[in-house]
This record gives sequence, structure tokens and C-alpha cells, in this order.
Amino acid sequence: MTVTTNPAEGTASAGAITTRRVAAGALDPHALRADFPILRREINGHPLVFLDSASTSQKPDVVIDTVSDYYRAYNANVHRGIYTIGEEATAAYEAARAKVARFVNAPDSHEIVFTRNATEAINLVSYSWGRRNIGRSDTIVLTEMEHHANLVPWQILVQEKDGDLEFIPITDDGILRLDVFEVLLRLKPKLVAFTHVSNTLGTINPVREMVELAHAAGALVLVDGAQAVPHLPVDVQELGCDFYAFSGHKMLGPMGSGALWARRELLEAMPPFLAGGEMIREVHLRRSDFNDVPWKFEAGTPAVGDAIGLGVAADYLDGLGMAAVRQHERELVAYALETLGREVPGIELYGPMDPDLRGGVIPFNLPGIHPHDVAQVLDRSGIAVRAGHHCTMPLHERLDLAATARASFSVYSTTEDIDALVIGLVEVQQVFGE
Ligand code: 7TS
Repeated sequence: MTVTTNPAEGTASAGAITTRRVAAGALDPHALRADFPILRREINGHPLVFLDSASTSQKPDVVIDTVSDYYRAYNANVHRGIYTIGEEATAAYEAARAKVARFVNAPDSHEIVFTRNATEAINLVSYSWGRRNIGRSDTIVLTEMEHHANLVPWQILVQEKDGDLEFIPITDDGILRLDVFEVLLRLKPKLVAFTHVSNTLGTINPVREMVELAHAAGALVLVDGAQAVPHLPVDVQELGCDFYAFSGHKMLGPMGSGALWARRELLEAMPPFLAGGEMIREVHLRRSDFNDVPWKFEAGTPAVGDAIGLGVAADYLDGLGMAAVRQHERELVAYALETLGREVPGIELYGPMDPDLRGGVIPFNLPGIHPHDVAQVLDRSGIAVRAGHHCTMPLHERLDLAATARASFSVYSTTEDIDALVIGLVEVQQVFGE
């Protein structure tokens, strides 16, 4: 595929490339796989079956070529150069911000702060907003299903400020107990922070309803969208939350890309997180004035090529249509739950069994076999799944599990991938004599 670079917009052709992958509103993962060069790899003589997209997604040619074009044609620092390639890089970087804003329906592209990943976006809020707004005895409400990225920053904050953390419990099926949430809201928390989609159980949380409850109790809401933005339509205005954090590298974008969306008045009132160049307007020896948002939060030279690549990834997904992406992954979840349950003797599956409540994440265990052994034997057949606690140790503790194996999907995942997993798991059971 040839990419025609238009630096002013990043590579402009992603939307056109992807429209042919959608027939009558349905996504054709087989056609789309041609866009992902890594899926042509063989591992141990088998085609790669990549079932670890919750860790990071693979990247289409159009994203890889966009980043490569940036380095080949207009690599320069941004917001500085009076020369042509500096102006091109700046225009493409800011155009990428507008694309990402549009993708999550942010009302103003200046409400998007580029970060390295969701972790950095959440830390930006905990260090900047948190240090100014959380004090002694203030409460932050989280859930039992959080990724460590949406737990540890808040632990550090409340330890420093002598505040409190409370946790919305889950049912054994991995559904949040909203009845308990309502009770916790009587504590008048300053912030409620929770994941949109669980990276371990796949649970899709009722964000809008939770935001309404939290706002009625006077709390702000941060949503960790790392597992949602790549997989379902996200509209931050409709969700009504205050902060929304996500990773670019899980949504077909480059490693090292991610973003925070926050309401503008919040960003404006927040002190800087990191300090140095870019984030200032005027510097004197003993004091400085800071730049406008979002640049106030983008200290130092940003990952320009990665941000431009992220903008193109957003266009690519937009071309597929996020409703079609969600429908595709919902079908895969239904197929996986049914097929694994039927074909793999004794398999234990965790999380909600209703595909309507679940993103493309399937955690499981084979009785008597450690998930690390499961993953290692699957790798012999070219099948990549993650094994361990998936950065959700408290959730595993709650479910009384030492570890799980996890298959997770993206736009290029197919029912054939799931069939290969089923065959692989039966082989694992034979290897271990179960
Ligand atoms: N929040 C959720 C819900 C996540 O799933 C992850 C990463 C993060 C935050 C952190 O994202 P990062 O880009 O800052 O690293 N989740 C996973 C996973 O499930 N397997 O590897 C990384």
C-alpha cells in the first residue's frame, strides 16, 4: 500500500482505506487483516494467532507508514520552527489532537492532552488535580476491578494527604454493586474513579448512570477508558464524566501514545504536572507564567510522530465505524464463551456471561494447570495469550484466583482465532495429562 503524506493533516487516507472493510455496517475482519503486516508472521511454524490485544493492539500499515513518513519527510520539533518542516510537524501534531478529540466527541480539541499512555493520563490527574483538591479525610471511591494504573496513583495520593479510599465491590460474576456504590456516595467523596471496561473480566460498566449518581453526590468522575476507546463508541459528552483517560497503543496507534480528556475549566484550574519547556509562556529567574491548555500539561518535546500516528489510528477506527467494531467483538465474545465452554473440558470462565455486558476479554483457567504453563504451551502453536494477574491483583484476590490466562480481541480477531485457541487448549490438556 502506498501512503500519500499530507503533513498538514497527518496521513489523510485512513478513512478511505477502511471504508471498503465495512459492508452493510458489518466489519469484515478477514479483509481487514491484510492491513496488519504482523499478522502474516509465523511463530514456531504456525501462523501468529494474536489474542493479547488488551495488552497492546497490533498496528495497521497506515499507522506504521504515517510514523515512518514523519521521520522521513518532516521530523522537527513542534511549536518552535519558523521553517517549513517545523511548521508541517506542528500542523500535523495539532491536527492529530483534533482527530482524537473528534473520535471521543470532545467539545474542544484543546481539552485533549497527549500523554504516553493511560497510566500517565491518570497520574496527571492524581498529581495535578489531586494534590490541589484532596485533603485530610477526603474520600476517593474506586472499584475492586481497577487496573493498578487506576489504583496505585490514588493510594499514593491519599497516603500523602491522609485521605481515604473506598471500593465499590463486585458480584461473583464481575458486575459492580451499584447498591453499595449509592451507600458509599453518602460519604460525599471528592472523586469517583473507575474503569469503563474491565481489562480482566471484560465487564462494561454503566458509566452514564454512575456519573449521574456521583455528580448528584457532588463528586467529580474520572473514567479509565483504556479498554473502551479501542472497542466501542465513546462520547465523553454523552457519558458526562469529568476526566477520561486512554491509551493510543491499545487502539491501533503507536506505542508511547495516549491521551487525557478533561473539561476545559478543570484543566484551566489545575496546576502543571511536569514542568520545563513547552508548558510556559514566560520564564523569569524566580517565577514563570504557564502556557494555555493543553500545552501547559505537555512539558518538553512531545512524541510528535506517535501523536500523528494516533490521529491516523483514530481515523482508521472511525472508518470502520465503532458500532461495527463493537458488534464484531460482541459476536466474538458470544462465540468464544460458547465454544470454549462446550469444547474444552473443565475450563473455568470468569466474568459476566452475557455478551451484551462484556467487551472482548475472556479470562479462564484449566483446572490443575498454571496459566503460565497454558500460555507457554499455546505459544508453541503460535497462539499468544496473556497469563498472570493482568495488573489487577486485588481483583484476583477478590475472586480467590492466583492467576488467570486471558484471550482478548481487536478488530482483526476472528472466530478462526478462537477455534485455534480451542484446539490449542485441548492440546495443553493432553500435554499435562488431564
Ligand atoms: N487501565 C486499563 C483498564 C488497562 O487495561 C490498562 C492496561 C491500563 C489502564 C494501563 O494502560 P497503559 O497504556 O498506561 O499501560 N492494560 C493492560 C493489560 O490488560 N495487559 O497489559 C496491559
